[in-house]
Amino acid sequence: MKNIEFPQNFYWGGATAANQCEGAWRQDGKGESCADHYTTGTKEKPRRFTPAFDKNAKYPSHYAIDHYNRYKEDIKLFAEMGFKIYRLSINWTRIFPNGDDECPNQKGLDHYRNVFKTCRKYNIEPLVTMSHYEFPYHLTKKWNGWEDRRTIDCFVKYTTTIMKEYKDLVKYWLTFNEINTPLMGAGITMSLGMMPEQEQWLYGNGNNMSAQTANKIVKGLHNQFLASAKTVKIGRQINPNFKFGCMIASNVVYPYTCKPEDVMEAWKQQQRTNYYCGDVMVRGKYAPFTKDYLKDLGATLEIKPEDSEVLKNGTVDFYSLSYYMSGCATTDKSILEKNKNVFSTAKNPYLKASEWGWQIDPQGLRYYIDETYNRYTIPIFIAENGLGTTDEFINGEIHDPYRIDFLRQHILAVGQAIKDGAVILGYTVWGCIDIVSASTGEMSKRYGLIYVDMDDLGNGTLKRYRKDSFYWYKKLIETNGESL
Ligand code: BGP
Repeated sequence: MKNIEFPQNFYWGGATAANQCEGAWRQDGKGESCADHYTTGTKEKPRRFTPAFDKNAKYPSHYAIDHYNRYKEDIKLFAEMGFKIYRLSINWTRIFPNGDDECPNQKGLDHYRNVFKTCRKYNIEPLVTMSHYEFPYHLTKKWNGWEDRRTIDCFVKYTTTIMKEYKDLVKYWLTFNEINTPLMGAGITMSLGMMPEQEQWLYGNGNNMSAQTANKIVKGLHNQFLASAKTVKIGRQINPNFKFGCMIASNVVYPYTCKPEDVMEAWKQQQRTNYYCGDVMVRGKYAPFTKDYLKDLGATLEIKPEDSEVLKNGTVDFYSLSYYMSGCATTDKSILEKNKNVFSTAKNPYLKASEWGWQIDPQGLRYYIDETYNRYTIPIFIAENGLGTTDEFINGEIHDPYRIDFLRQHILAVGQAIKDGAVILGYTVWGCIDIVSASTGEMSKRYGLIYVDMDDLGNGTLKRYRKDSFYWYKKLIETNGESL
């Protein structure tokens, strides 16, 4: 397409996360994860975290789309689309049900071996996220998750086990999904495994957290950085061909106006929410702005002398990212209140939003890739991008031109970034098959190219159907982007 060329070996594919698609939460010895304690919510009504299960509530991770038992059928459909890569996560609690068990669960190990073998059968490269929004609940209760340094050893034991086990089947690894979301006030339980302070503590405000919360977050993140770096170092000994990536949720923040205060605010937010994590994982050390950032947060961070060595010796090979939307920063509180957007940003008057209020901005993806690639000059991987929206299912058919349009525009932006000089390894459509939404727990927020017959309450045949976007993406892969 129009002067845009994708590299010959570009990895086209799709992405999922275990807790959002596998279901089978009690099967084959799986333990409880934090994700298993989140109820279904809606756009208006946040998901609830209940330490004890509420008989009257639905917990979508318990059943999801039953990918655990249907992975063969699903991967076959991915192969039909021509996927070169499938990004999936291993559920820690299938391997070590409590997180701190002596021995791994053989049935869990066997399961993922079969999944990877199925991928290989179709020449699909697995891209494995080691921790994607699920954390052993036992360790949440015992140590408040990543707040405790002892969690590092448990994680490293888990990652060492899976890297040894699958050393000939998996080459690409991501240590933590969207590691930076807690800095935006999200994922404190899902990502950091910490006990929520309130039942509905899923999304907060990154600009407005208490010093106490901020302290826990920076401590938890530091422990995750160490765990990631240790994993990378051990992984390189297990198989020198392994490639490791960080995974950062792109927080693209524009100034709401050209007032210098707004420009500065946007710059600050973008630096802090993205590069605080990115710099440690790519460069092996904290960014120069860290001191100032911690001061603003009211947080202190204890870095032991040996930590710096660990971080330096475990930097990643590539930078993977998720991208869905952009937002605007302003120092004018009244604008923020009137024009409230997702997280702590204001709405951009030039952009339209999805049904769930996420503002659609393909240029933001190009902007973020260019900015990040020129900062780090290591390969980029687009690990998540897609449109979550309702679909109409009529007589077994799903016509989704809006999704095709979204994907076309964003993939075009990726192509433009390649033209701008960025090295990009691949692109995986988020939720290539309809799965449960992470933020709301709904099924009706659908990202898939494959429709799954299931509603928000878990009712349905679970049958899979190809959407129009399925055929569109198949053609795109066949032509290596030419048909764009
Ligand atoms: C990212 C997560 C995914 C995913 C996606 C879409 O933050 O890594 O797990 O779910 O966002 O979000 P949602 O499902 O809330 O629409």
